[in-house]
This record gives sequence, C-alpha cells and structure tokens, in this order.
Amino acid sequence: MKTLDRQNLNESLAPLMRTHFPKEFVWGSASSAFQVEGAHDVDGRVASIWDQFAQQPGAIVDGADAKVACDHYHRWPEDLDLMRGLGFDAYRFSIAWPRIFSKLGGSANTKGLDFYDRLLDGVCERGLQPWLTLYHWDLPQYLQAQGGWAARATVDAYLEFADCVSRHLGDRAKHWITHNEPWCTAMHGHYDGIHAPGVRDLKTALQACHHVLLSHGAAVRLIKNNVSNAKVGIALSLHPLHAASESAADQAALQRHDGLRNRWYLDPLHGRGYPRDIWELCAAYAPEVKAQDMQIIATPIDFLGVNYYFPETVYDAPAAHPLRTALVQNADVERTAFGWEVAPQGLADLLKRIKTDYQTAPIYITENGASYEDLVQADGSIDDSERMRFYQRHLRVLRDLIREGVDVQGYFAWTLMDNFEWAQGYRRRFGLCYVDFKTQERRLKKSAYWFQQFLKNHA
Ligand code: IFM
Repeated sequence: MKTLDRQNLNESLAPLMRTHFPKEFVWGSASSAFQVEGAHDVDGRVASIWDQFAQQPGAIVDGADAKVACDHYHRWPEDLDLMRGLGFDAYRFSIAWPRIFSKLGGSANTKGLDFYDRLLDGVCERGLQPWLTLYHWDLPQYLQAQGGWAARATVDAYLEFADCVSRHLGDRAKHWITHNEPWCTAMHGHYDGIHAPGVRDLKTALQACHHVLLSHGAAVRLIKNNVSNAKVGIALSLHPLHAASESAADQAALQRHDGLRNRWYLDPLHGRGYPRDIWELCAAYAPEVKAQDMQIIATPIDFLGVNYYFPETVYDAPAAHPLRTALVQNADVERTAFGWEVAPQGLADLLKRIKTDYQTAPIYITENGASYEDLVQADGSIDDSERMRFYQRHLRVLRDLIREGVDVQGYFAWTLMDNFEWAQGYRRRFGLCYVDFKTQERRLKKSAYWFQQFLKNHA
C-alpha cells in the first residue's frame, strides 16, 4: 500500500484513538451482494428484482446495471486483503438469494453455496469475523412474479432460504442479520417506487413490511436453532427527527413521520405491536396481521443493527393519505454529495432515544458513511478529506456516547469500495477505496489511509 501522508493524517487524527473505544469493540466494513458481486448469470444465479428494475428506462439515474458491479464474485480475495490491510476486524456481507434458489420449490444451487463457502473461508482465514446479512433487497424475480413481499408465501420462501444458508454456513458464521433496512424494502420498494420492484401503493407497502418483519422474527428462531452460539439481529435505517416549527400541525406531522419511519419497526420488535396512533391513521391501508404474528416479530434479538446516515426535519403538508408529512430541506446545513445532511450529533440523539425508549439489546452501527464527489489528483491519489472528516466526527460522537454508557459494541463503515448505489447507479461513491469501473482497479482514498492509521493504533 502507498505511503501515508503522515503529517496530514496525524493532524486530523490527534484527538481520536482506537484505544478510546472498548477493547472488544468490533470494527468492520459492510457491503451487499447485489451492489458488489456482479457475475449476474454465473454458476446458476437467476434474476433478482433489481436486475429487472434496472432494465426499466429511467429507473437508474445513469442507466447502469449491476451485471459486473465490482466483480467481487471473482475478486473477493483481493478485496478481503484490502480489508485486512486496512486493519478491519469484521466483514459484513449479504448472501444473494438468487444464487441459492433458482426457482420455487427447487433444491439449493450447490455452485451458489460453494461461492459463499469460499468467501466465508477466505474471511475466516484472514482473521476477519463474518457478519452475514440474509436479505439485502435482492429478492429473486420469480418470487416477485408470485406477489413478492406483499404475498405471505414469500415469508415461507425466505425461511427456506434462511434455513439452507444457516445450516450450510453456521459452522463458521455466528453473526446473522435477518434483513437490511426493512423501511427501504417496504417504502422505497412499494410506496414511492424508487427501488425495486417499483410499486407505488401504501397498502401494498405496509403489507410487504409486515411480511418482512414476520420473516425476521421467524428467522431469528430458526437461525438460533440451526447455529450454535448464533447472535442474531436486524439492521434498521433509523433517523433522528425534528419538527420544522413549534406549531401544533408540524408537531403532529413529526409524530406521524416518526411513527412510520422509526416506531413502525422499533415498537413491534420490542413487543409493543404496531404504534396505535399510526395504525388508527392508516386504517384503510393497514396490513393483514394473523394471530401470533406480533409475538413472532417480537422474538428477542441479540443485537440491534443501526444504520445511521442523516436526520430529517418534518413539516405538515397536504397529501393524498392521512400519514401526510413532508421534509424540509434546511438551508445552510452541511450536506454530502447525495444531499444528505451531515449531522454527527444526530447519531447521539438517535442512540440515546433508542436507549431511553426501548432499553434495547446491544447496538452495533451496521452502516455509516457518506458519498462525495471524489477528487482524483494528477498523481492518481484521491483526496476525499470530506469523507475522512465525516468518519472522524461520527466516531468522536460514538466514543463519547459509549463513555456515557450507551451500549454500542461495534461499527461498520459503509463501505469498503465504491459500488452500485441502487437507483443512483455508479454516480454516488461511498467507498473508502476508489473503484475504476472500467479496469476494476481499487485504489485507497485518503479516508482509507486515515482508517488504516486509526485502526492500527490499538493496545
Ligand atoms: O448503499 C446503501 C446500502 O445498500 C443500504 N444503506 C444505505 C447505503 C447508502 O445509500
């Protein structure tokens, strides 16, 4: 790896040390299968809803697809070496369901399982701790044709997938995440339609959401049954929220937004059922819930994964359905290239609120990171000082929170390398490593060098 620009890195590093965090704290990087693997038709993989969605004109801003992406399917040894070289302890990755089951009721695809065997062995051989996500948005298209997450039968199909994968990999993988960001699966996928499968209907979204949560609870039980000493959790995208004003209308909008954005997930996972205020408001859109569903969803988890990116400011706005709210684009706040507000303090607000309101299981930050327009210098180096500072500022907040007694046990950077950023295609880069998508060359950005120096400074 290239020599570090020590003076510069040390300057920004001075107040923050790995030794400020608990010794057992887990430092990892996270990815998802569809965003990095490529090899879309290799070894029996079938199409996912994202392969299908990417073909729709206008669905992906740059018209890209993920047929090759970062070619992680073939280049994983190099990528794991990069992770190890940076000093990470853990790798969070997801299993592509379309590689494992190619049709309904069929048997598991051995070649797909073999790939994850190789990857998992490679992770373990390098001393990295594997964290497996079962569902990171790549539903097989054949299941969408049967109704997708809006159909209850998809819960059974997911459990078959979870059963197969946990039996196969559970001897080596002990950390399991059932779903990544169910809010996105439900709302981006089925309400605003900017994600696959591109449905736009609130009732369908809430039904899909219920099935995702139900499949989560059932999978917790199943994985714990299949895997000795398994730690099982879920990764939620959660947001600290503010009202645009003190007005009663904006305050009520804040409650509604919080209800659908945060409480709709946190409440049922903590045995409180769906939030009553929101349930009453959305009576016409409410999901069908069967006896026992809520008990299954509330199956205790071993950890809560929190994906934190940005806070939101809410005001009351007329719209077609009773949950109407709108978001304010605050002027004069710092933003990433994606337009997301940069608010390290929001992480503290969010985690304190979770601790107070839910007395939850230990927390892991399962994603945090930022997209910037990375500047490639004449000498080929990449000066992403903004991303470096983003990480430093969030980690400082996290360090202080842990000192205040909030039980956070690990942190996963999103993400090791630039990849397919869903509807934004390759336009939005989140990586610590720059990927030249023409040559597949990976190059460390300044933020990666900073992380490397930060991680190596431990007792
Ligand atoms: O790239 C995504 C990831 O798949 C889920 N969480 C947010 C990231 C950045 O948008």
